[in-house]
Amino acid sequence: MAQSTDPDETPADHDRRLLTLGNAPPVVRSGRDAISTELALTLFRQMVRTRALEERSIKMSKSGEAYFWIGGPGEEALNVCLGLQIHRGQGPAFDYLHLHYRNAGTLLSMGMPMVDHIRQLAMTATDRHSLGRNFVGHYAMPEWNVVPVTSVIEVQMVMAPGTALMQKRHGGEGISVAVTGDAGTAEGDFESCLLWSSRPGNELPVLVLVANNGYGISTTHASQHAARRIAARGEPYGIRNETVDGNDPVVMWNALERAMRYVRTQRKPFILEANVSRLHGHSSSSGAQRNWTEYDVVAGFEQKLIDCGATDADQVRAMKDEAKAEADDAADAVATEPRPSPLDVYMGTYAPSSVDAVYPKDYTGLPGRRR
Ligand SMILES: Cc1ncc(C[n+]2csc(CCOP(=O)(O)OP(=O)(O)O)c2C)c(N)n1
Repeated sequence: MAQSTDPDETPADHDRRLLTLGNAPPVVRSGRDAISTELALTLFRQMVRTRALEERSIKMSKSGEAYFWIGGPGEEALNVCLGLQIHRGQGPAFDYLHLHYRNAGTLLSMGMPMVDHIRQLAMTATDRHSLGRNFVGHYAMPEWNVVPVTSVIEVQMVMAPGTALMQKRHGGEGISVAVTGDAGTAEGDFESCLLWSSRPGNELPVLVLVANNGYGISTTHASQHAARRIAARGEPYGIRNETVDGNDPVVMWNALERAMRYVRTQRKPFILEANVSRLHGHSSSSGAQRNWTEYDVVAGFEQKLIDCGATDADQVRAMKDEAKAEADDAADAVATEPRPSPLDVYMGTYAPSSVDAVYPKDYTGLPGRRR
């Protein structure tokens, strides 16, 4: 294997470099798509870590260590392929992430430690995203351009054109990624995103990523949407689009790479719709029981990698044990951490602002509030 001396080299850069050297790496294929075996194993490891974190999270919600669970078992390929292709950093030169609430795998594969997810789930005062005051998966990370996730679905879709407009003016290859479920696309905010991203002569670098798991809580997709493909709703706006099998990591990786390259270089929007599974229902509110009738992307990829000789059962077992231990350690670590105080309830309501004459520091600067 040709080792890189560049610490910032992504798995995709690595593959491209090998190909440029005329040193084609062994590949894992799916139809017309392929990725190197090395990349396939990286994806699989991150998918296994994500699944372990989600399973530990569900367990916490059932045992009373947490109050509510929502997350992405079944969407691991989409999340990991996205996270590993994000240009991570702060400011307009880097990608902006406008996520919804099933994207743990995206941030894990970008390098977020599991404990940062668990703290929000357990609602500890140490939670870096919301100080223990928001639902799990509602991340906020200014240093990686992760715009705060809200429970009000689809508002992320109207924020994405805003960051993309700023990125287009700034120049460079930064893009704004807006992730939504299928039911959310029934909201007007989805259409507003398409309209603002595609104004003639003012197109914006927005990647709309639709995770179509076939349900909006208990409403089936088929009973609500006459359009055969959600992504095709970009066509009247002239927005390029593709619908892919999000349960196939090889396909998902390549589809995202194509879509991201287009948005980065053309500075125009793209809609990528990925059909995925929902393996534990909507959330803990509906019991979060495992649905064994839907395809399991982690188990399926495991079998594919074993069948093609990329790995074996012992290696897979070791990977799973390691991921489970990582999730267990994160859960243990937060067990004794402090909970938020009622006095902190207004903390961080407003960002400090030098132009705010009344509360220049923070709303919590009000008399009687603890900072
Ligand atoms: C504006 C708004 N309307 C309704 C809800 C209630 N709600 C929460 S999740 C959800 C379903 C969303 O389904 P989808 O967009 O397909 O995403 P999924 O949960 O399937 O990933 C709904 C209707 C909400 N949070 N916000």
